[in-house]
Amino acid sequence: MDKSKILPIVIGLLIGIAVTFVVTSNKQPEIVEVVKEVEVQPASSAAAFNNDPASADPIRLPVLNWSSQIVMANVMSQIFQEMGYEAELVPADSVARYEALRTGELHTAHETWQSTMAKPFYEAMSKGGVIDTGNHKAPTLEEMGVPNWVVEQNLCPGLPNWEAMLSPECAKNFVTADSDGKGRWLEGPIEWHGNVIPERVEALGLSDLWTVKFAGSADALWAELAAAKKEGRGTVVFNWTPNFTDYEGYTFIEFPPFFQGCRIEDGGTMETAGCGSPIGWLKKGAHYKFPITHPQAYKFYSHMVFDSKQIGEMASYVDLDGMTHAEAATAFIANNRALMDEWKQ
Ligand code: TMO
Repeated sequence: MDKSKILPIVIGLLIGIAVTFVVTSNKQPEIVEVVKEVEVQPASSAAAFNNDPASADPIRLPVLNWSSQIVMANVMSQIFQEMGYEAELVPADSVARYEALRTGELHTAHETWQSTMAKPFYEAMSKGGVIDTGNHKAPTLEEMGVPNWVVEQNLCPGLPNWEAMLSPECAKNFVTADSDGKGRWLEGPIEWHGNVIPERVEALGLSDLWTVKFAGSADALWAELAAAKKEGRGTVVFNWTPNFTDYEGYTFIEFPPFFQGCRIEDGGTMETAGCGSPIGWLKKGAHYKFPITHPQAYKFYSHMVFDSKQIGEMASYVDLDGMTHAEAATAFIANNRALMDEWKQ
């Protein structure tokens, strides 16, 4: 080959190698940077979808003022801790908790009772931020009623039909020291249903014979049931099912049927506000990000469907057996271990 032709080729090759080297060595840091970015990127977006419970925020569970709700919160808290999450029990108000659920201050509303909570639940949902995680397997009723022995002793002939209460002969068996000579209905704490029950008494034309008093706590309702039984006097007390009282049985008064809008708070009038409570659902609500921020916990929560007997069991450990809520939750989990483990899957 002609030398004059070889030289440019050699020079060309050398330049080529040099250029390749410079370009490659220049690119090196670029590649490293890109790799770094790629590493950073999935790490930060994965935080939102992290499957590692330890890196998630504490799960905030509302605590209200009746036993099954509090024990259920403790059951969830203990199970979530078993799964490696942190869980906090947060004192909450029955109605206001749905706004807290919407904004993410709370992650669950695990006992949402149709009769008293459907309204704030759906209002919060319509603003955005609340999701429906399904129903427990438990029909519910929240209603005024009497212990079975009041019926057995015929203290108000005609019960459970509410019209029995139009009789002064009935009302006089339910007079107490604080009731101005009228029969007394002991309603739950006013924060549960506001004025629904006093409005009902008015709407049904019962207010000349009956008066409504609000209890300060659920415990005050159970204390009244025990005291009335001991004294052998009539008593009308707000109660609900599922509850620990399901074991003995309880007689709920039958009022004119509920329909959507019958209550004053739902746009009803004194013509309609005599309606009773619905036989309703028991629902689980969640903050909309809960499935994303705590996927394993949400899986448990979505599988967690209690029946009436289990909800009664949770309440009875506290209200009949005198356990603390945390002890009751531990006992409940032990008694239902296979189910708890199944719901984690
Ligand atoms: C909400 N409650 C079960 C007490 O009626």
